[in-house]
Amino acid sequence: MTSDEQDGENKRPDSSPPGLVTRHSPLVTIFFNAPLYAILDTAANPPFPAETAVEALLRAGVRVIQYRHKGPFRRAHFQECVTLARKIHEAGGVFVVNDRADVADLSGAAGVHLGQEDLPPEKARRFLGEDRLIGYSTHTLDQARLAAAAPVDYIAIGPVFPTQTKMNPDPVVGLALVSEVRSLTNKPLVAIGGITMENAPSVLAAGADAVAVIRDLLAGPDLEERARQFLAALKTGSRKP
Ligand code: TZP
Ligand code: MG
Repeated sequence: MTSDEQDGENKRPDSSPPGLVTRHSPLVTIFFNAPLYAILDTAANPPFPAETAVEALLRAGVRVIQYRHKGPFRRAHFQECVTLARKIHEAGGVFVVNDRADVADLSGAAGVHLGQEDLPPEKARRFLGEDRLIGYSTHTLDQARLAAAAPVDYIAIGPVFPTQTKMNPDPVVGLALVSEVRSLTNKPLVAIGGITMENAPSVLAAGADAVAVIRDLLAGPDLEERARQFLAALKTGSRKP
């Protein structure tokens, strides 16, 4: 835990919903204990409602869950975020909304995940204030350097491997870039893109704090069991010191 995080325990304002993990919380510790960042992508067509998926993920021990919806953001999506935020935070988890700082704020999410074409992190920080988490996607060393200096709480890097899930993905960065980015920042590093139960341990060994996964979590018939197996596989792998 950094001194900033330790200080932060005292900085949490009284207005924070009980149990909400804020940016001053030890995200590194959360990832150390549960290094799987689950993304619920509405386009990945999970054969169950998002709420059911969240319950399964939480039972399995997943702590950080993102809602990703690339289509028009209707009221029903917003309501879904409100429900998921409550459920995840009551269980001590971290709920992150992809792309939309406004939805993250109004739904009571712990934070937002921004891409290179979303709101600039500085503007999102101004909008969300100091207590929400901001995650930021990067795809090159230069972007990661800028992210390291930006007001963001974790850096995502990818796609590490080829992915079927993202439309027009950036070029594959490989494990080498994960290691390079690790060496330039102490911020939590989340690797994404084509990560499977088989290759996930190598991603932590390259220096990531966590792996973000969409499709391979849906590979089996039982999401809870799949998430448990993922976490178990990640525990057995070695990590970069
Ligand atoms: N950003 C980079 S790759 C990717 C995103 C959102 C998709 C990851 O999905 P999958 O199915 O885990 O490869
Ligand atoms: Mg985005």
